[in-house]
Amino acid sequence: MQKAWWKESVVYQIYPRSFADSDGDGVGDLRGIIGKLDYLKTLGVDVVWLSPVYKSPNDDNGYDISDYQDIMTEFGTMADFDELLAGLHARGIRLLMDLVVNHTSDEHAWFVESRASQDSPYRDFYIWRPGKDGAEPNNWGSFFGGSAWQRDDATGEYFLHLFSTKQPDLNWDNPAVREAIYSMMRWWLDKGIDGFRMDVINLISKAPGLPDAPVQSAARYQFPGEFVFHGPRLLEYLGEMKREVLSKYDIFSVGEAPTATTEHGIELTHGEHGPLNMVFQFEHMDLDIASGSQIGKWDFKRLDLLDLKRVMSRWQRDLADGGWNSLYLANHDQPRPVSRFGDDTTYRVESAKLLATFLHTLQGTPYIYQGEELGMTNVPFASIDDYRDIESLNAYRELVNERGYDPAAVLPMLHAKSRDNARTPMQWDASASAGFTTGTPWIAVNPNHTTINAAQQLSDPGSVFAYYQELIRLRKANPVIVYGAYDLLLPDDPAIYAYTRTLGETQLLVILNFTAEAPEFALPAGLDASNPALLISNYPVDANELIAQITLRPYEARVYRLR
Ligand code: ISL
Repeated sequence: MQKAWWKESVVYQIYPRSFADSDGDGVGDLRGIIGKLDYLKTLGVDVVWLSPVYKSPNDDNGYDISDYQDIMTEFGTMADFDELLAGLHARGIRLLMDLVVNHTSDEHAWFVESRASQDSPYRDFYIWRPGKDGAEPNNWGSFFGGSAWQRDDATGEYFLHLFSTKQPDLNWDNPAVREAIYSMMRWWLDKGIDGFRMDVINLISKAPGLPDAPVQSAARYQFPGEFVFHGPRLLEYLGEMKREVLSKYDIFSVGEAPTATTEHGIELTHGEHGPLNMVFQFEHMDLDIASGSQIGKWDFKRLDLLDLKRVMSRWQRDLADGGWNSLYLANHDQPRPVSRFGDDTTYRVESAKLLATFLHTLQGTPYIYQGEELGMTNVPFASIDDYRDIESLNAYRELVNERGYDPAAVLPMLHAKSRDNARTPMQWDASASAGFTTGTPWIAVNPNHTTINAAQQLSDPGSVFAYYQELIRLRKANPVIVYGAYDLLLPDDPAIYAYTRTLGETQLLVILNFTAEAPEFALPAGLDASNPALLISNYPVDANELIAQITLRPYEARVYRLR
């Protein structure tokens, strides 16, 4: 297998608004991050992915960009950015920037020009259509609720916005749009950044003719998935981007790709002909949606481990030959994994470590989302007034006001699935605002910061933080963790997820109990466990214990080297 530094790296995602506030305005900022660089070095990560820091009116917390070559006022200045980049590089940490180019803000100069008149030179930078019979051009729904079209008074035409009304979609079929984006990318790369995380990059080519979506629910607007994801010219555009920009630098790229199958994953990441280095797939993130849900992700159920094994094993297998996986359980859009897939009460520490072991021992590049390394949990907000996220606020309004749901039924949905679970301030210490700010935080801190915080964990060798440090260290010391082949064991066991990783003569055995019960692990035939060496575990383990048969403890995780 082809070696690469980005395959051997561990990435840490920073959501700047919620990471560290240096000036007391309650919003995290670049100087706040600069103050925490030694923390990142202590953790041991190789790359930082910075969620958007560009100029933005913050309708979607920076994913609505009004100037790609300027810094958001609340976050600081370009001089602060340059200092951050230099401070990371001085510590041997690379910087991955968020590239949000499916859409801009409606306050971007291109859109301001575009909406002014039908013959503006920027008109075709966006997707404009006349209405149909006095209504929207088609039945597409936005991912954030309502129609994906907004009528604009200046010309009476509609523009497409797959996300909020303040996030108009760019028209990638226009070569001038693509050239403007490539030139902006070169500008950042020439500054010395080390790559891009590309926001919903598989949405950039829409189906010609923009046909109506099939009617799948009673809702007024329908999910346009098949006409917007993986469109006919996606590979052409990304191939061009690779040729024009990416291939000219020693960098890496990860594309966010909701709805991607492993076939898409291979064509996008294959080492020889794929335009990107890896993608974020979502299949494992969709496993806790109740089947037949009419309200998407809000209708949740507990994850079935057999589904997780099936999905992850397929990605491991299908991308092993020339593709590459990114590995994640958390990001700024997802609830906290320890609450979602583990147990955030009785076994919080154990289950956070179990999930970490899983994340770091598959084939691929692991991504840690800020606070995950502390085992931060979902937030128990008691009222809709505590939420800030546009997706959650829109969903609440739609479900309660338009579809007649009882608010008492909707709040538990938000508690389980709201993106704000990931966006409460980073828990640095036990003080009033968790050490995040001296002012009033833009979103409330999780009350459990008094016990779950970095200050406590940095001095505790048994902490979740210390365990992440050890996993990162193990990856550096054992190439089998990066490059070894993955083989699933016990495919039908509903409680234990076990697999081997094999590279040449070296073989690891990973044993993970995903439950609060005490299932029996029996070593499958064909494995030689005569001389096992324990690499890491989340409970004390007797070094002389035979591993032919083990009664596992709740959420127990062990990694052995068999040979
Ligand atoms: O968050 C989601 C589900 O709750 C996803 O559907 C999410 O909207 C999708 O993954 C796209 O996410 C990205 O683009 C959005 C932005 O709001 C997200 O924060 C970003 O990660 C629009 O730019």
